[in-house]
Amino acid sequence: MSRSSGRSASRGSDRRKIGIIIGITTVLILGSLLYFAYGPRPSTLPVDWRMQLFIHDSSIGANLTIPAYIGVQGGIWLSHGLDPLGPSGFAPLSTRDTSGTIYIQSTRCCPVFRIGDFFDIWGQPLNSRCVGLGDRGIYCAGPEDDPAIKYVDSSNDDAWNVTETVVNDISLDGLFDTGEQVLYGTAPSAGTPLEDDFQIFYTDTDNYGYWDPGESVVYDADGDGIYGSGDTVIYGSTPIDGWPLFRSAPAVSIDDEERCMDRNLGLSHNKTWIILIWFALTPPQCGLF
Ligand SMILES: [Ca+2]
Ligand SMILES: [Ca+2]
Ligand SMILES: [Ca+2]
Ligand SMILES: [Ca+2]
Repeated sequence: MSRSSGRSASRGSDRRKIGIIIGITTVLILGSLLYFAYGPRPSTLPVDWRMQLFIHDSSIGANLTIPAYIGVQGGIWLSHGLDPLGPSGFAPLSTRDTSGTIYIQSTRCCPVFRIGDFFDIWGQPLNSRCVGLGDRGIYCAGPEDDPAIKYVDSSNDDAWNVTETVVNDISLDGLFDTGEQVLYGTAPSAGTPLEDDFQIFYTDTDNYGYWDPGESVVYDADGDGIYGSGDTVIYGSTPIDGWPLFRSAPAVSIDDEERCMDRNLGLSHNKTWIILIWFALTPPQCGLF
């Protein structure tokens, strides 16, 4: 190889090196610009926390889905009293997906936000008796008594007896109408007066708060609010022994510590809350109605 061809090869190699260095530098500069333009930035909000909220329905053994975009512009945003504290386009309490993650964000330090505030923004009731479930309606503690389920008091003793017909008075007019479903016994004639017996309950297996075809209707003879062998199944299948005929008051488990439901309980960073509904009659006993 001649000296001049050696110099030429060396110059070519230097140019490649310079080209590679310029390329890498360009990528680094562009990458940095893009990162600063679009990359994650530390929050400048004085309050910027996350927590998890689940609503556990023991009657189906599953968590209910809390909707995405609660407290987000264009989403579900019913109460606006706390808007001055939220970042632009958001309430101070919001969801961004269906994972149950609540974003707690405030432009001012450091208000206490309460579980009731989140339900207000969602537009759902929450108190020691009732929990709003979004499109699944409202869960409220109390007897599983559907006012439409009535009986014909043939014996005139103001109580249901095993010989007496039970119907679904869907028109709620206290009279049997042609077409109304007979749940037990023989169909009365149209216009027969109907009575309500507060010991007649039903198993609200779909948790919608009223009786549906397929749900058992039970006479709670011993009045203990629980199905047992002394009670009479009027319609449908026999519930399992111990099945509650009263909906228990809602409770809440905060990082595994169970408490009675109170809408004024304060929220805080990184906690897991589970609101318990339809749980069997186990502690905590938060009152039955
Ligand atoms: Ca009777
Ligand atoms: Ca009727
Ligand atoms: Ca039902
Ligand atoms: Ca009973």
